[in-house]
Amino acid sequence: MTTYITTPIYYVNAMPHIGHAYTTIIADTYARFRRLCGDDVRFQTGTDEHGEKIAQAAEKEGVEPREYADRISALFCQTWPDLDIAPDYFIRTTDADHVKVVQDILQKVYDRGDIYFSEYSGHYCKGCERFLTEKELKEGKCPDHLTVPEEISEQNYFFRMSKYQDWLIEHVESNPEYITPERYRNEVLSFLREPLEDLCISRPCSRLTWGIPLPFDENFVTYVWFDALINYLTGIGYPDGSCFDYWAGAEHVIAKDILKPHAIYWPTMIRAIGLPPYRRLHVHGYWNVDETKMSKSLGNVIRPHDLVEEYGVDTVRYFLLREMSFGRDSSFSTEALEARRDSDLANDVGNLFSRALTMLAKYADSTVPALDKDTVTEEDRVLADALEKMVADYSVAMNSFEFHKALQSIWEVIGMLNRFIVTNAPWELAKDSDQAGRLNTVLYFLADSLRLLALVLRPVMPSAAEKMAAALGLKKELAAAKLDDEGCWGKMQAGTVLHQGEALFPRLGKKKKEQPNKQEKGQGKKAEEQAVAPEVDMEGLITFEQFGEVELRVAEIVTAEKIKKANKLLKLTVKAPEERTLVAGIAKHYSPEELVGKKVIIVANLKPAKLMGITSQGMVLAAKEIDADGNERLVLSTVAGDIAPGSRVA
Ligand code: ME8
Repeated sequence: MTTYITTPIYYVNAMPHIGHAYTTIIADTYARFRRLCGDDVRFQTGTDEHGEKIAQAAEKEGVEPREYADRISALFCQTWPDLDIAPDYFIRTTDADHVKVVQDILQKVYDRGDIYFSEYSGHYCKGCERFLTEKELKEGKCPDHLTVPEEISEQNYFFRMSKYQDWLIEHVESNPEYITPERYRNEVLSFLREPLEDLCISRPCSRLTWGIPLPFDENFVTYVWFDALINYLTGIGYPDGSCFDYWAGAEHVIAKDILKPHAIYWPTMIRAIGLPPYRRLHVHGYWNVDETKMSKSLGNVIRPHDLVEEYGVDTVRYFLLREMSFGRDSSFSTEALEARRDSDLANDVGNLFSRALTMLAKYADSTVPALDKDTVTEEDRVLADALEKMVADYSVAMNSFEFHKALQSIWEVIGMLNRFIVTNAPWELAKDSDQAGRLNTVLYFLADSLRLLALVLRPVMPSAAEKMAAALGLKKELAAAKLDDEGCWGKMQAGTVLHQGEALFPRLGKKKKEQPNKQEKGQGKKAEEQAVAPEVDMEGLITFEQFGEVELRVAEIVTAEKIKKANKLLKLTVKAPEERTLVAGIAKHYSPEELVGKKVIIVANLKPAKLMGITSQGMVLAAKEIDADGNERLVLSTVAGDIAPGSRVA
């Protein structure tokens, strides 16, 4: 099958934010998913550069619109690779081929009699770049931009949209999947119950020159939507380019703000051009920030680049796809993002991979063992069925843009796998040579499950999935795998050599946010989950992520003094880099005088504790030696070179 997936082309009067990132991640994920299903896929995004808003933004900066558009368009183009977004084509409405296609189409529709010249008065919203009907206004204002539209009365060209109203109603009604989710389809059908007005498609050059000139009247340029929507055709070489066959598989992703242009203007334009309708329109809701509308004036705009730098690309993609129910609004907060990173990624899937690979290394020499058929249990069969059901549910959900549901079904299985490790306890099996066959079966089940997880997570988190594939020794195989062939149980080859690899979800970050301590974290979880994903591995091993939770820092001792009635303790004041008080049990090994000026290593994120009435805000690290007579000697851990107090030790 062929799939052509597009995002809106973004206006160049704003820099990329998480709203743009979300739509484009959705389109990228869907493109990767359809490729995983074996489709021939083309994915397009780009920028919308003509119109009054852009001309004004350029003027404000004192540059020509073209120069301004070049700069912001490049910013969009450069943002996508940071997010592992890989479009096949990036279109700009100022591209010469686009200008030609728009003019050819205008001429064609004009020649057919579907464009006419007339006088019009109406309420023009510059933010929407369209006329709003009386009914759309709320207390005289545009409901999206909260501004009073301009009353414009002028002569313009009009597209005979009303002519296609009956056809459109019939098409939307008889194709329930044409516009989804259903709430937006209903919104469109309700709008279509009123008579459709014709669409104003021009601006006189006396008002606006930053646009595409009408081929049949040089005194006018096209109005923004007629220009913008046609990008979906130009990008695949309309009318007869070698890529134009992709049109048969066209699917557009947008947010609810531009439903009307995509669900009403665009289908009628396509009909007038004489092309078959696009396949599907997917409409999502809006991201707010901490329950508030995102806006430049409120200063709460979230930039994708900052998020990636702080949390890594996989966490950002996962969070956006998992957190929003497609079609509904959602609120962004760093707390929610960090909670998902810690629980879903580091704890659930990160831990599963590192524990399973550690056990495969320890008990099978990092080589996938052959499954011992005689030792397969009913529980194993239930797990295999659950894995295959997960692939099926995932496919249905991904195909209908219910990304959060697809991820839920994967995480249910991750939970099962963590329980599978606990109940089968490979470290116990390894102690009994009679259980060698069963141990191999358990390890094989784990290896094959990890393979399936790496496969289904590929569209969502391409970088993490690639690390998973490399750890499983299947980098090439998984890159070429198709869901139909590989999305079933038992495809892992015995003898495959595994590599422990790097941590899947390392903690990144410019500034370290306060982490909840282990107990607090556990409190929010169900008891069942705690048993499934213990913080510390059964064999006493911890993951890199867990190690990262301990904040070690260099501290310079500023003062040191004895504490009355406590002959083992000293009270220290240290700089790390802020000043804090520590109580250390080193009085028998160091005199206060010799400590001042020393640079030691402390645990900086330990909960404060009271000792002899003094609150200690951390712990000094020291090595302890006990000789044959039981005498204890402590040596403080220091740093070998000169380094600033407060430096992180890792
Ligand atoms: O409308 N939450 O461009 P635009 C989710 N050029 N998505 C959001 C969002 C938010 N808070 N804010 C923006 C235009 N978006 C026209 C489109 S297409 C032929 C022409 C996303 O820069 C979402 O995809 O205003 C929305 O539809 C789009 O950005 C609007 O981008």
